[in-house]
Amino acid sequence: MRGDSLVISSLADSLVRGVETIGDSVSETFFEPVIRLGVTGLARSGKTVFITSLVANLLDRGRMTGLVAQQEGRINAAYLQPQPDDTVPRFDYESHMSDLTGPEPHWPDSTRAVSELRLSFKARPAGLLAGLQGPRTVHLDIVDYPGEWLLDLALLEKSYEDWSQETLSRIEKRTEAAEFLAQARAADPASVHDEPTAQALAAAFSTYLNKAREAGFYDCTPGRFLLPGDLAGSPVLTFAPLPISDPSRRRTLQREMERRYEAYKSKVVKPFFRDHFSRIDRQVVLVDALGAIHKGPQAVEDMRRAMADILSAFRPGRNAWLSQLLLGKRVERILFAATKADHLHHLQHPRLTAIMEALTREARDRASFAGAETAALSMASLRATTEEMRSHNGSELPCVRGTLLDSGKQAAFYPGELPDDPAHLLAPARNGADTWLGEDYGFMAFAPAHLTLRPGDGPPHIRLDRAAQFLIGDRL
Ligand SMILES: Nc1nc2c(ncn2[C@@H]2O[C@H](COP(=O)(O)OP(=O)(O)OP(=O)(O)O)[C@@H](O)[C@H]2O)c(=O)[nH]1
Ligand SMILES: [Mg+2]
Repeated sequence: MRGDSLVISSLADSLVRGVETIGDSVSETFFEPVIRLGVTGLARSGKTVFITSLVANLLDRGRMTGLVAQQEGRINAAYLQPQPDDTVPRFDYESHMSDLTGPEPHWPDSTRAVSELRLSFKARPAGLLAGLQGPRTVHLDIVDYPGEWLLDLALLEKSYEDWSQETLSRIEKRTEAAEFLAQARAADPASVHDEPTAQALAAAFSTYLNKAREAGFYDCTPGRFLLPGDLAGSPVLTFAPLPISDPSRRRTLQREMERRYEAYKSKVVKPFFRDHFSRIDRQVVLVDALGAIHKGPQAVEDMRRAMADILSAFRPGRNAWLSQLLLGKRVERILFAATKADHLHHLQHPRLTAIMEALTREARDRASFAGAETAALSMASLRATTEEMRSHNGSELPCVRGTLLDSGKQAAFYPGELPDDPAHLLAPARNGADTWLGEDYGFMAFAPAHLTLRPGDGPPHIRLDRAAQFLIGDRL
């Protein structure tokens, strides 16, 4: 008898366990909401610092009063968890955090690929349900990907010939492109394909793209040439635009370049949209508007165009392949955030926000049209400065003070006064001005400040809580 009951209990045990396992995956899929937050922006726009500080401030929420669920005391816990996608690199939160807040704080290295992190909350629902339900789990999957990859969407609709022509004519006058253009003109597209020639052309083209990006041009596609990751050296990245006059014949350089361009589209661009982009619910687009303003009118105009192109991905109606892929699913909210606002005294923040709004207006109008809610704000993910007023020639200048990145010295800095009306910047930019009239906009690179964080506090920021409220607040 005893033996029997033992058998029964262990059977029951395994039954229970079986049910639990099923229960887990069922509740995971059906009852625990998942928010997929995409974080993107052009190179150096502040993606890595944003995610690191966002996660740190969601784990320790002392500085997140603008997040309503936090204000109302409904978040019981937040913790990092293994992410659901086994083949995507994990966002290296811990090392970025120790870069930023360690004993010798420094900015993290550039990142070159898509990465992901899952943060889970135990939160009590708001309103009427609060009394009836206990805390529930909400997962936040944060996906970091380069904005340049969105620009590649435009390639899907272009043949190799069209793309070659367009690219060559656009870069014709750029000094950064001189060397590549000389090589491309000297190449004979109709000659028999040989690998060293193809490689030399591709290398010259990617050198051009890197120089162009350094110089502040934003139209640097194909995006993976700048961020090759583990595709470096593979045939999908060994092509370049060529001056084409005749239709391609078999086994020619032109035919092989064309084939690789098509492979880039089908094996690199499409999988990114299919596996990552199509699953995003909420999106933040980070913009280094101050950096562009400092570089001058051309950089601002270039950035405006790149933003419009980037955002056309969020208006899928324009691209037949993408609309098919998404089948009506769309990003619900898009936030346009001007980063690094700690370079400006807060008196100037409304002006930066106004510039941000104007810079993305066209694109935002279209996105709203597609049903997404949009907002613009200026913020700093990690505040590296303090504010002070300094008198100068009888007037008081609103300055910021911080540690200069190159010298390590403390300095107060006045960046210049942004115009009240964003058109004063955007109109000359659109009209092809070479320099700003009147005002110069300085830009200082500050090092992250030494921090001593109180328990319960994340790193200091500006409006990161407001950004979080817009992006995920309604789901907590
Ligand atoms: N003062 C200040 N500087 C910032 C802030 N966020 C980013 N930066 C600066 O901008 C640089 C780029 O930030 P990242 O977060 O690495 O930018 P990214 O978009 O991840 O860059 P890539 O990985 O190269 O595409 C940093 O090295 C800092 O110099 C901020 O909140 N305040
Ligand atoms: Mg990065």
